[in-house]
Amino acid sequence: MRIVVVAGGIGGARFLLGVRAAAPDAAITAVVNTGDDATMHGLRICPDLDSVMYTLGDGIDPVRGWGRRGESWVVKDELAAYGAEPTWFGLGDRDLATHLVRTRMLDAGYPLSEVTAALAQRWQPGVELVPMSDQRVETHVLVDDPGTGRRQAIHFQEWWVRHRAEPEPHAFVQVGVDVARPAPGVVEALAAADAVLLAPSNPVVSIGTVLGVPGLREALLASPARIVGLSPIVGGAPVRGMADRCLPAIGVEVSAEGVGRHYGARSAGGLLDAWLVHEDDTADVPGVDVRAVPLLMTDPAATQAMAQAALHAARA
Ligand code: FO1
Repeated sequence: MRIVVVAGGIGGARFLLGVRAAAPDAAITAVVNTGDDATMHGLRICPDLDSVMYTLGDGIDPVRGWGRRGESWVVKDELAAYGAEPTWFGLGDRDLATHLVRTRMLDAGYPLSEVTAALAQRWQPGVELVPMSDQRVETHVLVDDPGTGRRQAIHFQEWWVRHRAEPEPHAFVQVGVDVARPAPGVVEALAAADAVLLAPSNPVVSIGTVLGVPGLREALLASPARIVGLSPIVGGAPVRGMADRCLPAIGVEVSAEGVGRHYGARSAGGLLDAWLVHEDDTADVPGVDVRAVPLLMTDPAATQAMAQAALHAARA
């Protein structure tokens, strides 16, 4: 069985653990958002790829959901001692090794997809880890400058980490997306898929960014597989992260129904054949097979059950 999962970072990584457990013999391709990527202290950082790689490779810090378990922060403190900005972005000592290896390979001319495959050799995630694109796409957020009130674009990481998503986001802009293309293997994986799952990741800055890569949405819709999405909104709020801060910026209600309608029915030009919402939620999404199942990834068994429900909906 061949499964393609479109995913963002922390939630997507946890969901992939469940898919891997639910389908141990399947060939799973994770198409991961790279819009959160940033260059800091001269190093290229790929938060969502790293969260997936560390989570599936059992190197993740389980509480943070990003960075390495058993981390130390000596270099971070030394950088701060020099006043080297950004001091607001936490780069752990172990995590730095990943960024150093990635940056060196990128500088040597290797595309991000090959760099990702090389890093994954160490971590053995058990899925094929593919960036959405080898071209750089960076999400920037349009906010009002607190001083001047003028509208300005800041990098997603600055909005999310430095400012804790507090400034009202007026829009999200994927810088570079117009000249980006799906990474090698993405279109092929979608064409060969038996199931395509949209992980319960941020519909705007994660799933939305991936589907905004020219040609990717078309490849997804051309897939012979059923497309099954899982709601990241449970009971009117995101389980984690800042989807509730992002959805209003694109005029989408913060609800399982709102996101389901935003993705839309495949039969009506949208994405979904099926939409999984949490057992206590309801969602009327015309033309879509809506199923209410437990969607809280409270432990591996719950996550596996959720993935099994998604695969079951993909086989319907
Ligand atoms: N998130 C934070 O809230 N604070 C940080 O200092 C931070 C550092 C960081 C370093 C490497 C990395 O891969 C991720 C990091 N994140 C941090 C998480 C990151 O901002 C988010 O995981 C994604 O960008 C959104 O899913």
